[in-house]
Amino acid sequence: MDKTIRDRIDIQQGDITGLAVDAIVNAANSRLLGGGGVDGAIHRAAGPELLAECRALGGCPTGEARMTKGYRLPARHVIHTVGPIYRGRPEDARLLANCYVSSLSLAAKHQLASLAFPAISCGVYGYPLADACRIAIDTTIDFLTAHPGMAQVIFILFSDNDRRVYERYLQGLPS
Ligand code: AR6
Repeated sequence: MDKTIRDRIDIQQGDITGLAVDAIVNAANSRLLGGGGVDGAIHRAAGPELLAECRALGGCPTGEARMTKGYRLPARHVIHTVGPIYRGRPEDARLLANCYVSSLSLAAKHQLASLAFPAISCGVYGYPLADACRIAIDTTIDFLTAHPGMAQVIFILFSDNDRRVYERYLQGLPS
């Protein structure tokens, strides 16, 4: 992998609601009306104005993404994407990759330079982390290669163990 691409990817452990980036990505559900996990944390931190804007969006199909303001979050925007519920079918991988492409494309369309992802589908939706990590990183590298304007993509993992899975995968990619 090109070193300049590697330098634009950052892997962290922590809470995505604390990141002051152009946009954080929310692992939402297709109704876009909040929920548990990272979705609940983002809505709590952003305040009720976020839910009001989400209501007006009228939902989002799996694999697509929608953007709102960040309200009380340090991030300027929230990109809501809907991951697949893992069932072990080939289309799960395609839908998960679509989440990353849709979110990155929306950020690029709005000329956002920094974007942070949680591990979409890896909580309640049951996607195995190691498989999801490969999809997240491979898809992002392809996108960054084609889009020099996107300066930084952060993968922020809630647990230290999950962070190590991402770091090992990125470090193991051929240079
Ligand atoms: N910051 C970063 N990562 C987090 C945070 C946080 N504050 N909180 C949880 N995670 P999940 P899903 C991690 O379940 O699997 C919701 O109810 C968590 O450890 O939030 O896509 C929605 O409304 C896990 O690795 O999302 C949907 O109904 C990852 O975020 C459904 O859950 C994703 O876990 C979506 O399920």
